[in-house]
Amino acid sequence: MNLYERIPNNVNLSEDKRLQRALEKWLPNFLSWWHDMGPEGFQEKDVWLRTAIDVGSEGWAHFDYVKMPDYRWGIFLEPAEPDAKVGFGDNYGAPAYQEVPGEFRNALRRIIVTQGDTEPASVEQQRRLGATCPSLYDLRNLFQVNVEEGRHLWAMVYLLHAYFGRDGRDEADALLERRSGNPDKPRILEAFNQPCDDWLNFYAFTMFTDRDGKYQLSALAESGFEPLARTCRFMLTEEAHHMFVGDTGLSRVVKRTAQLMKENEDVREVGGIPLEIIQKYINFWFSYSLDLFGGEISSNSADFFAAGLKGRFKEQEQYTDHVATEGSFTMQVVENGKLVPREVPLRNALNEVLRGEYVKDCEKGLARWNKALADEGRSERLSLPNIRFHRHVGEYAGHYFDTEGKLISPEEFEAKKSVWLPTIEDREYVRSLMKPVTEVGKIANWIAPPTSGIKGKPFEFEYVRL
Ligand code: BYC
Repeated sequence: MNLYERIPNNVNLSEDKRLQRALEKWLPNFLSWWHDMGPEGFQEKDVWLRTAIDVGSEGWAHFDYVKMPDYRWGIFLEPAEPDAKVGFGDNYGAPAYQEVPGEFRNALRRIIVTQGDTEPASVEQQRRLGATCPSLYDLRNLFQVNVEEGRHLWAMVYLLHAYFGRDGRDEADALLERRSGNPDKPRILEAFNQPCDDWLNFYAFTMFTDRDGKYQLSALAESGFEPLARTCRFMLTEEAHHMFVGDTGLSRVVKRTAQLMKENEDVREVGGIPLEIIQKYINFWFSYSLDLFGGEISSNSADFFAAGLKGRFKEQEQYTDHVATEGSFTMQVVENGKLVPREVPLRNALNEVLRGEYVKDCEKGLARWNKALADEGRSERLSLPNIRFHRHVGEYAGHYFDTEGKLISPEEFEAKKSVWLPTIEDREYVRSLMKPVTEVGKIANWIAPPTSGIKGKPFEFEYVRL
């Protein structure tokens, strides 16, 4: 561990002067991007943050007050495995790639750039949320997520600089040039161009969109390109907290709504967020996050797998056939205005296989929120919409489905849209509740406090010194 270098790292950066210089040149551009596009208004405040200082599962992080621009963004890879092998695909069993194989160079760069692009995008999406935080605890969690997304950008930029020469450096620069939601230079994937401008959006985003991150990173943690696999394994350690923030955040909103419903069935009257609005936010972010897995039938996914670049979720643990040339996968597709089953060679269906794992994981979140409702004595339940609902990528894009997955006409969809997806009025109502609460130990009326604080600290702790 070289923690005290300008760029903390465990990749012996000081021994590769060219790479070190290139990254040190990128550093001020990153800081300038952080200054312009990072959390607005709190840059000079002390925030009680964890900083990665090691890659071991024990004691990998240090907690202390830090001003965000002084955060030690570093490059950390999990230790190399001796004799690592390509774990799947056409080169199954061959020595893992320590350098980029020429024939896979474009595919690999594209995967790394796409992954890298999401990280600064999410910081941009969330940059104004600090001004309306429901508590200091939540404010700190927002900033923790933001600085770590910044570190995840560093992780991908390191790979681009270290392994892709000049085009890698150009791609690293471009990662700081695209902007979430900017029509002229948008972020690559659509979910990262959607506004995330209130805290209900933030929790739904960290629940559903960060969870896509978990599955994509897990698939890349299996990669035969070892530097990528080792990088992603460590990123997953940090990612867990981001999903925790979303999952528990939504759970706390649901709980508070249920409590307020005891006072008044119309929770708007008592400043709560109605369950219907929560359901619409779930529908919105779940469907956009499903798009992030790519098309149901994808030759890209087959190529990535064949090349040994991107595996399945828990490829080594869950599967015995790592070549996957034999099997097939049956999915529903639209043909002549009807949903019909189609059998697809397994390798071409791997986006859908990964998406299926993701959906199972999301369902667990729903079960937790529904338990929160049951615990408060309510009979209402929240649910995930069908995977075909409101899709913009893949087989179901361009068709219309209800939340149960039934094929409907564009007119039927239009007529029900305001029941299924947040309307401008819903968003305005949610925004009207977003008044900052920054007194130690206090919390906004529309959300319940967490059951415990961070790293043994109580909820009543000065997580951000204002
Ligand atoms: N939006 O074969 P297809 C995270 C494009 S999140 C716009 O169907 P493929 C995080 C695609 O590029 C995880 N375009 O899909 C979370 C292709 O374009 P071309 C991010 C899309 O390539 C929260 C065409 O459609 N990591 O970490 O198999 C906060 C057909 O593509 C979209 C990764 O994504 C979309 N949603 O799979 C912070 C991992 N989807 O070639 C961070 C790396 C597809 O026709 N990326 N397209 O021009 C990948 O593995 C793949 O690129 C994808 C797409 C899974 C995204």
